[in-house]
Amino acid sequence: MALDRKPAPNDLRAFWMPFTANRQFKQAPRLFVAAEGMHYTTHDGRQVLDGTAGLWCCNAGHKRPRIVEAIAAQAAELDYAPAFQMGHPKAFELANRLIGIAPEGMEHVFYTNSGSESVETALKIAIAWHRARGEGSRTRLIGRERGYHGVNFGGISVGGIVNNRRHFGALLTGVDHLPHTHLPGKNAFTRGQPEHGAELADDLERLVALHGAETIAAVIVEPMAGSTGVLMPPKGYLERLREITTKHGILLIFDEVITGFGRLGSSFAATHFGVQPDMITLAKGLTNGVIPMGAVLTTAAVHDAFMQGPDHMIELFHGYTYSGNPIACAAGLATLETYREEGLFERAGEIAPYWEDAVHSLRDCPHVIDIRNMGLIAGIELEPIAGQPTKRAFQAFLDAYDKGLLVRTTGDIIALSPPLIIEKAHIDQLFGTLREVHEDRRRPIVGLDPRDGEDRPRRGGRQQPPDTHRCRC
Ligand code: PXG
Repeated sequence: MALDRKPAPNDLRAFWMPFTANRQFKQAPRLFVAAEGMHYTTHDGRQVLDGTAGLWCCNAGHKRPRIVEAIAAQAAELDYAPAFQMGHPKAFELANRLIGIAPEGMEHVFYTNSGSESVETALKIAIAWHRARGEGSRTRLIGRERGYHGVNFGGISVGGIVNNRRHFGALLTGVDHLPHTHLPGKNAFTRGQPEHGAELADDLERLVALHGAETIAAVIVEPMAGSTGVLMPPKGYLERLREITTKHGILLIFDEVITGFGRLGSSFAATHFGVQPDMITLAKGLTNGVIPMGAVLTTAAVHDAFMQGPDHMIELFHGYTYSGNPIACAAGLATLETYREEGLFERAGEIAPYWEDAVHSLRDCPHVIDIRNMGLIAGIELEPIAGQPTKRAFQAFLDAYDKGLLVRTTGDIIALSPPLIIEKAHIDQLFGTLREVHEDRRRPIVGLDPRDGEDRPRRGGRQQPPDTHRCRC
């Protein structure tokens, strides 16, 4: 693909990039070389508005001085402390701070280094918990179609993203799935929680009848499913799941890797929806994305069941070299302080109505078949190009990038999750740019690709002038 961009500064061959179209990328690389506040700087010197908080993680925006300083100071003081049978003060301090803002009932923190590790940890704790209480037959794990719980074997087994599973063999045995909650026929263009679909939680009763409650350890769901394209829980759905799991002695795990730390306009989704799980998985916003770190929060009931037997015995045979790494803890503490000092969770809730109106203003754009939103998150679902799924959204991603905006796409859905420091002017810019992207794609173009009737070769970068701000639809 011939593009009038500067060549990449490095040889790009060695790095096998994750979840990336490597060959496409290396023909037309997109590199960030700096970031501050709401913006990235590209290698060719452009400012790009961050519509995704990096990968849903930089909730306080970029290059926050308190976090930068905390990391530098910690590295100079205590760079690493052994994670097993030794401790350091900041790991305890951060755990206490986390519990201080955590949803009701959460009393203990187990550290990991990512969302994927948090999920594996929570699933293992669930199985071991039942065993510790004399219910060792409870080993089955229930996830949900379209769920994303990271990329390790437990996570992809309970997960329901087809491409993340089907290339990797038999996965874990003893796993089953609830149906997903995407009902576009009934819920399209809903603002906030959809009306229809609470009854989908009742499918858990079917799985209990099929397998026997005495075989089921845990149900894991994202309270708001992010990676699959931003699916809100139908009204009453999470409450039903809680009721049924409690009734059958099954643990309920909320995967809040995305929803944690203000994304929905409250500190956590469990708080937002008023539903109390037994465990919560976290990562991303815990350190503002700056240093890898994850955590599992548990209730006292989950934790205390392990605290038996002789004092000198290890209670849970699980942990990572970098669990509670001092520099990650320092970053976590500085991040939580930044959120608190600036009231960012509340801020997200306050600006959410403006965000909601802005995203729904795209409803009249061509090919937009659904829009979903809550807090500072949104999904814009596009009609796929016949025979070429994902291509329309990927083109929109490339076009937006050329116009100075970073968005995420999954399938044919554009996902937006900006830093919580976003201002109204940024929101205007973000949706103005997306409108241009959709408008550009609608115009008849010379040299059409006959397969889809509307795509065209990409143009080079920033010199593309936006010529109108309104769709003609
Ligand atoms: N659970 C949930 C709910 C997630 O969203 C993970 C676990 C795994 O976290 P790690 O830290 O292992 O990546 C995630 C991660 C996207 C996107 O754009 C989403 C994630 C990661 C990268 C991209 O959809 N979610």
